[in-house]
This record gives sequence, C-alpha cells and structure tokens, in this order.
Amino acid sequence: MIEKNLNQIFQARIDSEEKIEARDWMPEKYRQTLIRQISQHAHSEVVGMLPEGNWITRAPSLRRKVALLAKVQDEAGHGLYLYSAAETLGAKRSDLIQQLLDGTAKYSSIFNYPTLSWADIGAIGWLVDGAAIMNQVMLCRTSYGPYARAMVRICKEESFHQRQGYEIMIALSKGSEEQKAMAQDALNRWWWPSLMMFGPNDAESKHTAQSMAWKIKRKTNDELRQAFVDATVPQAEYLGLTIPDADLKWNEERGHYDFGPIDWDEFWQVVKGYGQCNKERIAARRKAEEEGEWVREAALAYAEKQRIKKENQKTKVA
Ligand code: BYC
Repeated sequence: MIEKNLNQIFQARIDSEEKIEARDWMPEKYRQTLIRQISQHAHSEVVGMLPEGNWITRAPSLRRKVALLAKVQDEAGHGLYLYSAAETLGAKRSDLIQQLLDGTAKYSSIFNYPTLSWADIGAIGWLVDGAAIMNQVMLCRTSYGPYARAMVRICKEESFHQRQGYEIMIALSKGSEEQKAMAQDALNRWWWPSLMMFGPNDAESKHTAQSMAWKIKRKTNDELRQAFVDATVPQAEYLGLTIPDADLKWNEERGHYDFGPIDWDEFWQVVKGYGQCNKERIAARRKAEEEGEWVREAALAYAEKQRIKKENQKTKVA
C-alpha cells in the first residue's frame, strides 16, 4: 500500500517535469534502469576512444592531430562524468568497470568496427557523433537530475566532435579523386552501423515503453533514427557523397526520408560479442586496467599519507 502510494507520487513528480535527485525516493527498477543505461553509456565513451586513438599518431597534420587528441580526451572525460552520475545511484564504479572487463556489460555496438583509413575519423565524427548528439540532446532533459546535468556539457563537446568530423569529410570530398573515394568508402562502411546505434526497432525494444513513461528517454529509438536520417541526407548531398541505400528516398506524405531495412542479425551478433573488434576492444581495456594499477595504488597511498598527516596535525593542536 505504502509502496503503491510512493509509486504514484513518484510518477506525478515525473509527469510534472520535476527532476529526481539522488536522495529522493525512487522505484528500484527506475534506479536499476538508470544504472544500466548510464554505465553502458560510460563504457561506450571509454571504449569509443579506441577506434579513433588508432589514428592519433597518423593524423595528416598537426592541426588534425591536436583536434583528434582533444576529442579523444573529451571522451575520457564523458566516461568519468557518467560513472560519477551512476555512483550517485549507489553503484560502485569498480563493479561497473569489472562488468565491462569481464564482458558482461554492454557498450555501443558501433565501437566494434575497425578504423581502416583516415577518412574513418571524418565519418566517425560526422555520423557516429552526429547520431550520438541526436540521442543525447533528449537526455539533457532526462528525469534524473545528475544524468541530465552531465549530458548538457557532454552535448556541447559532442557538437564540436561532429564538426571536426564533418570538416574532415568536406576536405576529403572536395579533394583529389582518391580522397573522395576514401570518403565514400568510409561512408559506405559507417552508414548502417550508425543507424544501428539507436538500438532495436521500437516494437523490439524491451525498455523503451517504461523508459518513456519515466521520462528517462524522451524519444523512441525509431523516432531518433528517423530524425538522424532526415538531418544527415542533406549533409551527404552537400559533400557530393552517396548514402549506400538504394531504398533511400524522400516521402512527401510522411515528410521524412524512407530508408531500407537494417540488418538486425549483424546488430545482435555485434552486441553479443561477435563483431569484428569486440575481442580487441576488451583486451585493450584489460591491458589499460592492468597497466594503470600502480597509478591507482600510488594515488591511494598518497591520499592515506595526507589523511594521516592531517590527523596528526589535529592531535597536535588539541
Ligand atoms: N549497442 O530496449 P532497448 C558514444 C541494447 S555514443 C549495444 O532499446 P534502451 C560516443 C540495450 O542496452 C553511444 N547494445 O534499450 C560517441 C538493451 O540491452 P540490455 C552511447 C545496444 O536502453 C562518439 C537491448 O539492446 N550512447 O558514447 O531503452 C564517440 C534492448 O534495447 C544498442 C548511449 O549509451 C547498441 N547500439 O535503448 C565516443 C546513450 N542499442 O541493457 C562515444 C544512452 C540497444 O537490456 N543510451 N542495445 O542488456 C540510450 O539512449 C539507450 O540505452 C539506447 C538503447 C537508445 C542506446
């Protein structure tokens, strides 16, 4: 009875657009849904550094290298804000990271594809960050306060990422025939995986209905995917590149682009760990965790030393 009332009060707060804060009562399933989504998002940011990190040493100019370095560092920062937001819900960061390392936590399917050429860095910024922004702008208005506030800053940085990618695509597509071919090849390989980032179709999405009712999500997977296609097609036209979809065409009646079917078998294979780079990505994260162990130990030892020093000073004063 009490639980039922609490649930009703909680839903009324959500319906009147109040933010839920860390110390507020919340249904356990709301808490768990947020921990799942925020931690998957944090893992995606951290694993998302790997495909692009692959090109830092080979960026074609100093300016490109500086921009790419800044972008990859931003992604590390996004991971940290998001792990902190998950911690406000009572999750332990070390547990979440362990789940990533032992392969039980999900992270975005998109980061299991290889970056074969410099044009892939352009395509990732343009398409992957473009898709990420489309999804994440709505998360600035998500019902959980600490997540919403983290997303405001993340979105500002994501829009710089999208621009740096699109600028690379402009340079390549207006360059030599060979450069234009590189840009087209990158678009061909990244287009469909980018559409998959939004998750399964609404009819197959097990979490969407509840997450919309709780205003954790403000738009469904299919609504966001459609908005992304509508925004991106004119950008491809400006570049003079062809989106690899024979069914893509403007639908006057709907006021949207129609697009072809997504290969959901490929999506689920990647999500289940059988994509081209899943093993490599997890191995890289495990190596980073092992190699960073001495840093964590040193930081903890230093913090302990400071704590003892402060305590000794206090006893001297007393
Ligand atoms: N990859 O019921 P659904 C970025 C899972 S951008 C892997 O629709 P939900 C970045 C889903 O987790 C990328 N798994 O779920 C960009 C669920 O499995 P579980 C990260 C996926 O949560 C550039 C199952 O499929 N963005 O970080 O309502 C550079 C059923 O799906 C995927 C975010 O995480 C996928 N693509 O909706 C660097 C944004 N799609 O958990 C970094 C926040 C679905 O039941 N997250 N699944 O085992 C969200 O908005 C939502 O979680 C999603 C999925 C729209 C992704």
